[in-house]
Amino acid sequence: MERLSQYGRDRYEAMTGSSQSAVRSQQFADGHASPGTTNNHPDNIARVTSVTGTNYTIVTRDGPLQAQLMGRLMYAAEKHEQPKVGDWVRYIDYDEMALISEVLPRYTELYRKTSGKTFEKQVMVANADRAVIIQGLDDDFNINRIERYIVQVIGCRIEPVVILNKSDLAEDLPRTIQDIQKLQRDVDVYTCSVKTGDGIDVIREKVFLPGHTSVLIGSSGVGKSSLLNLLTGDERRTAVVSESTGKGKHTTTTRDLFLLENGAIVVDTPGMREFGIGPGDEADFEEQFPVIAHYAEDCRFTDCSHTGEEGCNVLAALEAGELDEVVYDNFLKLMKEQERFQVSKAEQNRQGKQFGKMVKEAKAFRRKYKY
Ligand SMILES: Nc1nc2c(ncn2[C@@H]2O[C@H](COP(=O)(O)OP(=O)(O)OP(=O)(O)O)[C@@H](O)[C@H]2O)c(=O)[nH]1
Ligand SMILES: [Mg+2]
Ligand SMILES: [Zn+2]
Repeated sequence: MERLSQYGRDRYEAMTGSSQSAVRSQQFADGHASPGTTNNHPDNIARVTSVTGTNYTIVTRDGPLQAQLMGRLMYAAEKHEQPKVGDWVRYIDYDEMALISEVLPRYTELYRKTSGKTFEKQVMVANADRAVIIQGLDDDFNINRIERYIVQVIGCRIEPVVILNKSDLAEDLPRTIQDIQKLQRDVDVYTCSVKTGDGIDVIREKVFLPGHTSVLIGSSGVGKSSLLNLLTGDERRTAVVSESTGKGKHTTTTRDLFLLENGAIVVDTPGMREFGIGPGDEADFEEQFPVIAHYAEDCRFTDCSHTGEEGCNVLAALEAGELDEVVYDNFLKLMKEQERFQVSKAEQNRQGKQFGKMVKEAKAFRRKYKY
């Protein structure tokens, strides 16, 4: 039990309201287990720490185990319903291995829209409390990208925190900070250099809280793994830039969950440039665009798009110089992206229905011929 608590079990229960006794009684009620069955004991709950193809590593109360999915999870579930790093799962002992029988309800999902015409929710990490958006203060720095990440993370109901790494390479740090302040977002921003160790102590204390799960996100090469290495004191994941190609040799390719000494849980992820803006179906407009929402309250029309309508208070604020142009421009860009997304989601719903019909027919057919 001790070990699982370290992996955030207490927090999970607090967030989902599923105490152990609740899990147990529900399980009996569902008829999944009867008292005395050790095989599907209610205590057989674990956290997924890594996923490689169809192989899972889970941490159980007796330590880590290799696991695979039970058939019904493998074949019946949608991809995003299958276990992801950070998921709490129920498992069954099977030789030296484990079979995952159920994914427990998630309290957050960090997801993105997959590329392509149709929308597919791609869950990257489950049950994260925080998303630590990392950007380099070198050429990588891009204020618009930071805001895209922030909006998407808020849309997932996860708290964003920004870390600007490589302060040793920063050309004009005060100016960068000023630019970020222009976004007028209530998000903590920290600067550091993994290379010199500058700012790391504050980050260690303020960003990675015991029992909380943080996921590191940001483009490739910003120093996500380097930061994690420094925090864990483990050198194995350090990227070494090859002199001939200039590319990192240890570019992260999987998402993995690590435990820090203070009991904070951190998920490292492969770098991604694209983090398509999602539908914002979890968070409302006000949460995603607080500054715009503030001015929009006084627009004449309630469905004002703030792009040219009569009596638009957002545009009035822009003209009066109250609303920063950066904030407004980013808002327009992000809205456009969400719109594109909505269209593809509608398209997918249509296809989903067709697919559902097909499944129904197939099932009826199977019933009829009993196979
Ligand atoms: N100058 C400088 N270089 C850094 C700093 N932090 C990391 N680096 C270097 O940046 C390169 C990339 O670091 P990684 O930690 O592999 O970056 P990553 O974000 O994990 O990259 P992916 O795994 O590809 O997503 C390495 O060569 C690091 O040594 C820093 O604060 N200053
Ligand atoms: Mg990495
Ligand atoms: Zn308006």
